[in-house]
Amino acid sequence: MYTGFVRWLGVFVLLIGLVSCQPAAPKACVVIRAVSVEAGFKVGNTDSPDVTIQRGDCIEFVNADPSSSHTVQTKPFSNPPEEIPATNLPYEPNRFKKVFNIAGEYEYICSLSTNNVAHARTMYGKITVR
Ligand SMILES: [Cu+2]
Repeated sequence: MYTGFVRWLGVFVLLIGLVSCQPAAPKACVVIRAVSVEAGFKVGNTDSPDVTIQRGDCIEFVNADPSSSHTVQTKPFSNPPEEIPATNLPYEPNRFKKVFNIAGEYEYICSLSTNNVAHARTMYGKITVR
């Protein structure tokens, strides 16, 4: 009788433990790296600056270029469903996350100029949200 209760209690505690160990895990963000002025932005480990995601997904912009600061924002006059706010991406701290809740196309750029070179000539891409 007593051992039965203890065994039942053990199972109960185990179940509570399992349930409480299940966080409402947010999906990992898709990472877009600012590689360099020359190479531009790259999605994850791909060679492309363009990506398609689902509504509610997030993008994490990361400066992976120790030689320069970069920024990210929506391309001016590109009429996105929602703006990506102009954000500085110094090398450290170097990341900015944004959740995209509105479907549509978001063209993004780095708006910096260094040595009279507008980064946006090479640093641009497109996020499509479905
Ligand atoms: Cu840049």
